[in-house]
Amino acid sequence: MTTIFGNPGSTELPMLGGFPEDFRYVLGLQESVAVGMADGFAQASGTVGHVNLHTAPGVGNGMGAIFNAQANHSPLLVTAGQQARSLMTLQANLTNRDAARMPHPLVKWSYEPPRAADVPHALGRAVHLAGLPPRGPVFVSVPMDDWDAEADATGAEHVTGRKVEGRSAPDPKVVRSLAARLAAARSPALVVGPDVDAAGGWDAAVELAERQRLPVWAVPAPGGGRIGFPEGHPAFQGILPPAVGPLGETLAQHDVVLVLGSSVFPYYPNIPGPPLAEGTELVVVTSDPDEAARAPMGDAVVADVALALHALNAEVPAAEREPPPSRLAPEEPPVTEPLNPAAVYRVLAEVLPTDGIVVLESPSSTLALRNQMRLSAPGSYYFGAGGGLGFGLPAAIGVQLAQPDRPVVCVLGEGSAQYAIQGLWTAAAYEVPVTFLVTRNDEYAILKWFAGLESVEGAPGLDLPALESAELASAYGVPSRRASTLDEAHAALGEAIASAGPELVEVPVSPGMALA
Ligand SMILES: Cc1ncc(C[n+]2csc(CCOP(=O)(O)OP(=O)(O)O)c2C)c(N)n1
Repeated sequence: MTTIFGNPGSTELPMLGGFPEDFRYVLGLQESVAVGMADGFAQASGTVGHVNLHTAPGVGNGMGAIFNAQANHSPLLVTAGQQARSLMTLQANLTNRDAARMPHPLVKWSYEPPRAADVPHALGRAVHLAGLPPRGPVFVSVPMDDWDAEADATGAEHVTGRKVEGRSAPDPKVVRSLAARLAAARSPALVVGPDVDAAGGWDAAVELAERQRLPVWAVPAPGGGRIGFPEGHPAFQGILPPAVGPLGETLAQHDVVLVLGSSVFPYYPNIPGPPLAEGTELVVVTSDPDEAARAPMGDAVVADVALALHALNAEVPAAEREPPPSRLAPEEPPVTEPLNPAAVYRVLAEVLPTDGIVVLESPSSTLALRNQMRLSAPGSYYFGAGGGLGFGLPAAIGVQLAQPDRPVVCVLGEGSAQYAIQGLWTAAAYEVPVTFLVTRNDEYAILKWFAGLESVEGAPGLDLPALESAELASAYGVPSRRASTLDEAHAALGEAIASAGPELVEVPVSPGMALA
């Protein structure tokens, strides 16, 4: 952990003094940016990310992003400064009067050490907890005068030298019975969630699907923070709908459904119905005991998803059943003016190299992007599973810092871009070569769609006239351009992806939902 994201204040300066030369500090101009960058970095590097915030108001600004990190199972050490111990009781300015309680429901562990000498141990404990399954954010508040105190040298040496391994394999008995259940099934299916990619189980999931001839579904898009299976693979069937009834219906054709690395399920709109059809059985493998326990149906196995897949692959026979039907190639979207988002994503699919990474936060066209691009490489997709806007822009910067050799394109609705817009400054200042593609429809399109679903009429505040993202980018030091036709989009995106610095391309798109 040699990269620290943050936004400093007087309570953090003692920590940053004498900053080691082999560390890098990445400044975010607002805490939601700093946390979002650390989230993307942690997910794309597979290591624990570190973000340092400014006492109570800094933590407050970062809370929405910490919520997102929790939903993303992103291993994050969040530290914050605090008033000096001698001034905390009289509540001098900037005292966080209940620091450990503040981010409480959003983190796995929240702590303010009782003595300065305990800080190294608390930080060590926090880092290990963040990285253990279920991975997620942890919080440590450090009073500012602690940095001048003597650490317990022997103790500090021991706590910094520890390794804590958290991947656990499933019980072999359970694996054998699951393998037998799959092999005996008439029409089994696989549902892949974000933890397949995070656990490094991508190839093993492909092997299981091919060996057992399983059709593969992705978990509903709102909870699909990462893609767990190549979406251009012939076995891939599509993305499950996010509502209870329709999801249950989609899986009704299967007698055994094996869910990997997800909650059951990341539902969103309230469309009731049976969650599972009669005759369908479900088993989920997840490293998160809470996901296992709170599933409303089916059996659960708590284990590392990749290890479980390897164990299953060693047990299941090659199936004789018919291979699953192949999904049709994405339809060519009509060329409209302004462009349909699906047409823009088709262009992006053409220009993005196969190792390219997409970080997505363009709510009304999520499904269109997934369908047109059919991303098919591990670690190629990041999406804010928590649903809090402001994840995409900074996360893309963190992803790019963790994966400097892969091109990163951050696709943003012009509304979504505003929640952490200051991140553009960081991309420019640190020369992080993310391509920002802003799909501009001058509205909160998905909210208008939801208004229809919820039978809401006359809601105010759903239009976004005159929001000039390209000009905002220039103000933050990111070169920008507008592209209105397919050819212009092709050229602008190709050049932006190839360039050595960040660029923003704004494309006006048609209003409304883009479902395919
Ligand atoms: C922090 C936060 N505030 C508000 C929302 C509610 N919300 C969900 S989608 C959306 C509109 C996004 O607009 P835009 O990025 O332009 O995308 P479009 O819907 O037009 O595709 C809003 C405001 C949210 N998800 N997160």
